[in-house]
Amino acid sequence: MDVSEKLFERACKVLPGGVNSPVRAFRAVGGKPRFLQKGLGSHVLDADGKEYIDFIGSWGPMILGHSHPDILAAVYERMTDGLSFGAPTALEVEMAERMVDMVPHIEMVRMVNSGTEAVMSALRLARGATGREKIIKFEGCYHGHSDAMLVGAGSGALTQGVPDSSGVTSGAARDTLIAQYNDLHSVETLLDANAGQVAAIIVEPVAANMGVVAPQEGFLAGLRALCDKHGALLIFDEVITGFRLAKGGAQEYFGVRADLVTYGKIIGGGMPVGAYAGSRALMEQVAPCGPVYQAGTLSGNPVAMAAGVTQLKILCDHPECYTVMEQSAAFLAQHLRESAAAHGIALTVNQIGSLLCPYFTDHAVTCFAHAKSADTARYARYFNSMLARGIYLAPSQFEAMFVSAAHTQNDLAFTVQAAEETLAAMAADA
Ligand code: HOZ
Repeated sequence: MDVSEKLFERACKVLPGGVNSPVRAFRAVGGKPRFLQKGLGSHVLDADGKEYIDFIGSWGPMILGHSHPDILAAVYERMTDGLSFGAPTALEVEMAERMVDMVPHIEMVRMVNSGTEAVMSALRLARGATGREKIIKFEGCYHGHSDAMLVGAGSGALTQGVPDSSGVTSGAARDTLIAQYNDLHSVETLLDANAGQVAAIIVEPVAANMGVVAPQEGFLAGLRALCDKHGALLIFDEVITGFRLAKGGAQEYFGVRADLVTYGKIIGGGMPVGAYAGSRALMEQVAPCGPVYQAGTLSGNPVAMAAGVTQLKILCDHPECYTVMEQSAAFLAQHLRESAAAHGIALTVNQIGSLLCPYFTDHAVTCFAHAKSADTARYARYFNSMLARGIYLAPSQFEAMFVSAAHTQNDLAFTVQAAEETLAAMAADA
């Protein structure tokens, strides 16, 4: 038994499934999870000293790679002055100013501690501001684990086969209406059937918790128009796309305005942070300015803010990294397609910006039904072979592959070679 296996055995006695977040348990791909010890740039080292090229990047936030020296220095410097006060500090002002500066259409920000919390709070704000109760979300989109969002959920919930979680009351689920991603007609039908009752439509601008599915031309703009027509708010869940697709996130990338935007881990540079943001008029409805209550002792935590501000500053100072990441992801996608074709393997690779996802299927993947119909057993085979070759991918078909600014040409070449060997082996199996 290696160290990871021993740790997992111990973990299973004291943590449900041996993990603190389901997808990490590797149940969808088989085998035992690797326990990670260290990260540097694009690489991680497990507890047995085996090195991997990391394409999870803590599910997005390590966009500059692990252990970025400037981020570590900012954290060390800040932590020696105290870890938490539950009182305002200068860094949270700097953080909000920077976010407002980088992202179009947002004027005010409220910091929270996770994407789940950000979404839960933004939905409350949308309901408070509109005086309406219903929310439209999309099947297969994931917005964290608050009760109202664990209906038709993607990500780990989909991976574990519980998109409608047990423990959610019918009351909490009743006001969540489910539409189909990339299908405006399904949204319009719900809005018409619930006229005057829908507070908000919440969407991942790029659906990145059913693998990676980009919005089709006109989809996001269509949602904007439907919201305007029906008096509902449009919420972009940018936990994954924020500061990743572009400095101004999906609003900048697609040129579509959202009323509220939610953020998660990426704005903490690896520390536990989330936020929601919008216009002054909307955000001033949040306590203490307005009647929508939301609070938190660790919100705006100075150490987390130090990491986040530094990461955002680097992204701002180096806008060229967005082009580089996009080129790296496109390079990987193209080589995967070519290798698969050469070996007669049906593979569709979706890629947008620095996000990508291989689906073992012969059809295009533009919606949840397509994503769900991909061959997950083949993905598991692919995952394990890549892992054995030193490539650390998402242990689920329904998560994204994250390219960072730290991935080098050597990393990409090594990954392409591992994929070529893997696909050749899979072809030989068949
Ligand atoms: N389902 C999460 C990403 N979409 C993974 C969370 C984690 O295991 O850290």
